[in-house]
This record gives sequence, structure tokens and C-alpha cells, in this order.
Amino acid sequence: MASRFVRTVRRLEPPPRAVDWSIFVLVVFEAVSGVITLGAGHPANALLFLLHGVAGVSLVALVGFKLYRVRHRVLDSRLHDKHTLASVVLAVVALAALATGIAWVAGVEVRLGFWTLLNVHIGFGLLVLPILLVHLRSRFHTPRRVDFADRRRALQYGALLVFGAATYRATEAIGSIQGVQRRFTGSRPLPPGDGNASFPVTSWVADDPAPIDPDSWRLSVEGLVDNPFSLDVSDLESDRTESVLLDCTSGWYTEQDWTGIELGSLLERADVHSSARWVTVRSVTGFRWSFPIEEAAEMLLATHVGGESLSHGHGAPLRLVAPNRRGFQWVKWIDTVEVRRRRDPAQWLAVLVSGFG
Ligand SMILES: Nc1nc2c(c(=O)[nH]1)N[C@H]1C(S)=C(S)[C@@H](COP(=O)(O)O)O[C@H]1N2
Ligand SMILES: [Mo]
Repeated sequence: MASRFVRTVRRLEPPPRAVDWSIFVLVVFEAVSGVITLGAGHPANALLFLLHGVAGVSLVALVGFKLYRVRHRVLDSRLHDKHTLASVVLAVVALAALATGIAWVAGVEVRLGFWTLLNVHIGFGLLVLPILLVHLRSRFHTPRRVDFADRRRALQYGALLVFGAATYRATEAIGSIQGVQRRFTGSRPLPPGDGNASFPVTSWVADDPAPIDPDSWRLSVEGLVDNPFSLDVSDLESDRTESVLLDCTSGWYTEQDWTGIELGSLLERADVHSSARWVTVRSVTGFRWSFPIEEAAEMLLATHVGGESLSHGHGAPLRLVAPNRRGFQWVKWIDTVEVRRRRDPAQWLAVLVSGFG
């Protein structure tokens, strides 16, 4: 019985070079799709999250074939060479990325201090591709046509995909049996509650400004406008309340009532040029994100959450509410709205380094 199983599995194993190159292709796909999903908050992107998961499970099978094949080279010290260590590090990091991703989908609840399992998955995931490139420098074999051009290959890859999809679905089912709901982004709901205290103060990397003095704070609306102007705290007339879901890449979400002013009303007052296409919303810390102007016009600059004035940690006196955008784009402690022709190219760098030094 067991040996029959092993024989069946071995029949599904593609030849070594095909396994190795498939691993490479899937790792590149996982790295790229993983990074893209971080910025994807709209349900129209749900397929990308699904493919990322299915490809991850398929990788488990391929990595299993690979490790089984090279086991002697790792376990027998006489077969070691100067590249063995890097290969072992690669195996450990790749398995950690796969295991944490799968555990997250399965609903496992562990926290490593400040970090959720999803954060840890992202961390290991980002390491895999660079280490794999180092590994390839010493273990490179050009792909050969004969390893791929074979009818049997199609069957093997078909089986791999079915395995990936079925196992991914089963893993999700395990999560939901445990009562862990997830959005298409993978994020889990926080316990229900309203207002400042009901969701964590979260910063993308290191942003942590001193509380903002309401007497000296100004909001400046500038850029491609005929009528630049600035407001102080007493000018903020919050008149719109909306229930909007905030979904952080750390893996949690919360739906809150946000009250504030419509960004579009400020743009109207500023009289934007016809050449304007983007709006950058910037924090006192330099942290910023840009949005297409039509989308930005619908957004809320919030002063209140759940009927309470925003706390400092949640972005007082003014923070962006950006529906269908990931949490890191919900800029806190806003002091500038800049109308532009193009997207701000430095924003990725700004969100990563903001708060350091
Ligand atoms: N200026 C600034 N705004 C920011 C951040 C930041 O680090 N700096 N973090 C973002 C991230 S990652 C998230 S998830 C949300 C979290 O909002 P909260 O702290 O009110 O929960 O704020 C976003 N806005
Ligand atoms: Mo976040």
C-alpha cells in the first residue's frame, strides 16, 4: 500500500532539470505576485491572491521532489562542497516561507511579538528569490528541450496543478472549520468594536511622529491648481460619514464609520488644471501615496472614527480613508494634498524609509 503510493508519486515526478526550472519559474511568480498583492486591495484582484496560493502549494510538491533527490548531498558530509551551505539556507528559508503561508491560510493563530504569521511569511518570501539567484550561480544547468517536450510532462504538470488547487482549497476549508474567516486578501477580521480603541495603531515600517500641535498644523492643497490654499484645524468641517473597511497587509481588517471632509470638495475649491491626473496625499513625516484624481475625489479625509475624534496614533488631526486600497495607503497625519500630472515615483521609497533617522 505504502510502496504503491510511493511508486505513484514517483511516476508524477518530472525529470530533475524540469523540476529545478519549474521551481525557479514558480519562485519568480510567487515573489512578483506576492509583492503585487501587497498593494492590491480591490476585489477585482482576488484571482491573483488565489493563484499565489495555488502556486505555493504546487511548489511544496516540487520542493519535496527536489529535496528527496538531493538528500544524500546534504546528509553525507563527504559530498559537501563550498556551495552546500547556501543551498541548505535556501531550503530552510523556502520551506519557512511555504509553511508560514500555508499555516496562515489554515487559520493557525500565532504571533511572534509584534509580527503576525503573515508578516513572517512576507519576510521569508522576500528572501527566497535573492538566495535562489545566489544558489543558481553555482548550480546552474541550462534548460533542455528534452526535459519539457514530452507528453508525459503535460500529465505530470496537470497533476501538479490539480494537487496545488485541491490542497489549497482543503487548507482554506481547515481554516474556516476553525471559524477563521478571511477576505480575498487573506486578512482576518478583528473582534467587533467601534472607534479608536477597537483596532491597532499600525505603521508600515517606522513612522512614529510626535503628536501634532493643532494650533500650528496646516493642510496645504497645492500643485497643478489655480487656487492653492491652506486650512487650519478650525476650517475642517466634517460633514460626511461612511462605513469603510480598513485592510492591513499585516493580515487584519476592521470596518469603521469614518467622518470627515470629501477630498473632492477641496479639489474643486483649488480649481485643478485640466492636465492634472494624480493626487498625492502626504503625511507630515513624508510618508505618501498617490491616486488617480477621479478616485481621490471620492475619498474622505477623516477627523473622526466611530464618532470619536481620531487619536494621535490613528492619524489626528487628519487621515485618509481609501476604500478598496490596502491599509498602508491610508495616509495618517496628512499635511499636504498635491495635484500632479503623474504618479509620485518616490512614494515606494518614501513609505519604506519614512520614520528612519
Ligand atoms: N503617515 C503614515 N500613515 C500610515 C502609516 C504610516 O506608517 N505612516 N501606516 C499605514 C498602515 S500600514 C496602515 S495598516 C494604516 C493603519 O491605520 P491605523 O494605525 O489607524 O490602524 O495606516 C497607514 N497610514
Ligand atoms: Mo498596514
